[in-house]
Amino acid sequence: MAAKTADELSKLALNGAATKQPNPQVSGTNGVNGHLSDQDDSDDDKDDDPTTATANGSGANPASGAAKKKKKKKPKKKKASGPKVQTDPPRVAIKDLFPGGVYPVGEEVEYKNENSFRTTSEEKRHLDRINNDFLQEYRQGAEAHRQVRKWCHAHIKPGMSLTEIAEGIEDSTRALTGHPGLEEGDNIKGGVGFPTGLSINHIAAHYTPNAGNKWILGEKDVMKVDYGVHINGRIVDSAFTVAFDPKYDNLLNAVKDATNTGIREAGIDVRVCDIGAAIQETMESYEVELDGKTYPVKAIRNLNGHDIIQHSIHGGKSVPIVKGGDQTKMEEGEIFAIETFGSTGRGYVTDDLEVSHYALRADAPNVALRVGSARSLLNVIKKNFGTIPFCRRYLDRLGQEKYLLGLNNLVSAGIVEAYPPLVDVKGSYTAQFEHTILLRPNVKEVISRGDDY
Ligand SMILES: [Co+2]
Repeated sequence: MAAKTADELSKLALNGAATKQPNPQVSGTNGVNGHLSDQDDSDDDKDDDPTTATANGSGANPASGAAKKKKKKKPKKKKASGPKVQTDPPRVAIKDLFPGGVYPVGEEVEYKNENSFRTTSEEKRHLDRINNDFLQEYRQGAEAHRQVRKWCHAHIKPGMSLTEIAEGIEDSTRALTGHPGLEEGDNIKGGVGFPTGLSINHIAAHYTPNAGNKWILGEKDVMKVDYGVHINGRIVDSAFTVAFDPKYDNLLNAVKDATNTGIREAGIDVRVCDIGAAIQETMESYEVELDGKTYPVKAIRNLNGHDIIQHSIHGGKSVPIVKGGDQTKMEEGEIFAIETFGSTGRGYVTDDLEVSHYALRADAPNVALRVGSARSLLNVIKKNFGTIPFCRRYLDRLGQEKYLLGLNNLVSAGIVEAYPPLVDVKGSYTAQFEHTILLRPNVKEVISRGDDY
């Protein structure tokens, strides 16, 4: 899920369409650093180090890595039940594939330069070790994201409806996290991290079908697939782009390369403006030829990566994808969604089309609501999603009806934020790649990395 630049947000606030970004102080107290105090740190044994399973390879194999080691300690139980391999479509919970509760590690990248001391620092390794519960929750969600992706790569084809694709992704996510999300509170414990973005061609972000949508994916379309998975509010935000016509290859390669540049440059004490400059330079070194005309690939200048805090997809920091950004630094323990967007159009997005994405604001004001349906809907949102983003289909699925007036009322009262689709000019093509990274004390972990992207 993308973040818009601050100036765009404040401009919108003047129009009453949206308000400022959520204040990280409000919900930030239970972020990563909240985990640094009270966890069990007795586990010093290297053999029990959960960093033995990897995301790229042994990930889909439940019998591999540390999971296997843990298993050895227990007496062998002969259980006929309990499937051990993933199905198609994926319906086996990740926790049943890794019964030891140890999940595949993402891509670990050592810090460089002034931060290279972190790799071997005992203090930093200790800080990392006591954060193990947080890490396992993140890795469980990331493994679910990868396995749902596998379904996407095998099944998303022209001729499918966007509704079919979105429901395929969401049903899989719910099954793999073990949270069907129909009982009150279940969506907050785990499941879908934000609405499945299926944004086609000039639509860059935040499009998902509402009820009755009949849009069919076409052979010449370029579709951004942006979905989230969460376990205990630890949101994995990762996206890729699908195109069936090879003429778009350079556009996709530009964006993939730009995102990897951002991931490479990100680190503790790195200024976000420097990351933005590096991303833009990579992105704009590409061009793409479409039907005889050559287009420069532009970084979409008012879309950003962002930090993530527990239960909130946008923590308050932005990671620009062009030069000239602010000098805010990334800090130890923070989590970032590094996402870049390339376009053959203007390289600038505006709001358009029907809204589908919403989220309860972490800093929602406590105001009296005169519309009764707004009051009851707010209660449903608080109990089922908290501050985790949702879309209209998720309300439909909970049996909510005729809620639009109430929902619009919550948006205009500044309690719920609407995230309208973001579009470049008609006729242009946009692409996106995104990963979530953890700035662990001793190593950077690209938690959502897979062998696909
Ligand atoms: Co995002």
